[in-house]
Amino acid sequence: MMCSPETWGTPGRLLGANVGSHLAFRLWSAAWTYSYSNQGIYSWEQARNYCRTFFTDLVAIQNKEEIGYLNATLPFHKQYYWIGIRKQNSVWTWVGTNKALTKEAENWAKGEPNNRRSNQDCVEIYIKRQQEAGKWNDEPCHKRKTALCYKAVACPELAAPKSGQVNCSHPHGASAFSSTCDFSCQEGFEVTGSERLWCTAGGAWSGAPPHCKAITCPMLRAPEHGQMNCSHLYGSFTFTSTCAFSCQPGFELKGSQTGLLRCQAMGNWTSRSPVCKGTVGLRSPASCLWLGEILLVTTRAVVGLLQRMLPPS
Ligand SMILES: [Ca+2]
Repeated sequence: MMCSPETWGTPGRLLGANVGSHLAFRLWSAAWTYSYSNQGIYSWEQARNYCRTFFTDLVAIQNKEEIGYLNATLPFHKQYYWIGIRKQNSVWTWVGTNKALTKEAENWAKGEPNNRRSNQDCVEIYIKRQQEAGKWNDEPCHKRKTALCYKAVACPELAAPKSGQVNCSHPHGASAFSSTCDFSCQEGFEVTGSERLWCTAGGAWSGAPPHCKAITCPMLRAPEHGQMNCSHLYGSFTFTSTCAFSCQPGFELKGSQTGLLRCQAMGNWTSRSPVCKGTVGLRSPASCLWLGEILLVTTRAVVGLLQRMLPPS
């Protein structure tokens, strides 16, 4: 992990009257930027106010690696550091998320929380203590300690895809760590890629933003003895594509009233593909003449045959 303590802005102007003039240092880890009040010690409420004013909140999310990192990196202060856990209605609660502390996440020092004198409702972390380093202890909230803050690492803001929307939720501030964004597309389009992205530790989204792709309809072909003319707005045979069908002379379109098919939002065409059928029958004058001729030839042949078969009279 990288550690680069540096001064945070111009503290005198930034921190204002109620918290005085202090230097804050920030420490980098993979997930969070940690900060602490280097020259000030506060009650738990004041410490939280300090963190929320200049950073995100009192340190709230911890695992063994983070605790080890903090214990290795932060300097020893004999009053130790306030963290973001407080007893609420007799339940130890992470104040940032308002969630109860789970058994697995507990990190109490031996014999703690002991609630000595029945007024120990706030939690400190023992940084660089000789025993129980990195462990927690319940303490009276009015005691003055160093504020241990974190700042959520922000991800770049995401734009809505073309022909679609993006809907984000930000539990720790705009596009900050653990923000999630859900993507959806307009009617006739589908999401290609991840429908949900979240802001990971270190300020990168969990994947590339998706695109909205027009829904595809089955490919069409020109009918036998006919033509097809298509226009495509979003790509070959996709939502809103239209295809006009026509037939060669002597054939007519069957199976579609207008001969015009449109690709719909659900990926189907407005009707089945039409076919071109030959116009055989007695309706056209040409075919009438043709049939008449056949009839005449046949009659002549039959008459000729009969004449030859009958004995001459
Ligand atoms: Ca205690």
